[in-house]
Amino acid sequence: MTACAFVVLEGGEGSGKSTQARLLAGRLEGEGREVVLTFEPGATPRGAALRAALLDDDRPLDPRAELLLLSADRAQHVEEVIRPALERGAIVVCDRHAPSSIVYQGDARGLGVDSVAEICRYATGGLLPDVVVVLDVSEQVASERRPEATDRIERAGPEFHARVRAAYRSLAPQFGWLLVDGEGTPDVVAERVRATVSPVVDRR
Ligand code: Z5A
Repeated sequence: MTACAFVVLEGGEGSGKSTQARLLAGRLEGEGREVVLTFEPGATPRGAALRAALLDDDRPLDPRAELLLLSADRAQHVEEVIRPALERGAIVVCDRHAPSSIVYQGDARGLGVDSVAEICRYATGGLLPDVVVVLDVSEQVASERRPEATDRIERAGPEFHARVRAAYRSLAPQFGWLLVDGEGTPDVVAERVRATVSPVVDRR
């Protein structure tokens, strides 16, 4: 019997994390594992309403209010989807989780990394990912992959995206996130991601 595992894919917009989350989930399913592919924000019915309030509403939103809405989504997601899946032995592959708040709200929005990490711990009830993979791509590659900005956060300018990338890179050692080169074809990147999560998903 292989153990359950909580795998999080992270990165700036255009890093390819959603593509890699899908490829990883499909590959693990092909290997005979039960996989729950999920995402933040917005994967539960309540979370979908929170996502709309966060991303599709152009009225000003205070950064602390933004963090608390994301945290409410995360708390519901953990209790409704992630924890039950782990308890029945599944692998959870999650497209964004607490590291996104630490980077976007803690660093890029300036709320403070330690304060945001503490609020994340509260929101998740202390549940931590077994592995966080951060897809790292140059700003040039990310901007070529990014579709036209459609939501409130995506419309932030190039300085914001550069700050997000720098924050993932500089905070990775402190939080134990694993940086993976996200450049190359989706299949090439998928091989790197599969190898990076192997110690966690292949343990017995
Ligand atoms: N946010 C936050 O601030 N705080 C939080 O706590 C959380 C989120 C959880 C929405 O997130 C926003 O919420 C996000 C952060 C904030 N805003 N920003 N910026 P989201 O995850 O829903 O949306 P997103 O960040 O904009 O991700 P995305 O659109 O899903 O992009 P992606 O995951 O990086 O990339 P992708 O969808 O896999 O690929 C994008 C395109 O590139 C697509 O056409 C692919 O076919 C192509 N692609 C992917 N990989 C490759 C490779 N290897 N080669 C060539 N082309 C590729």
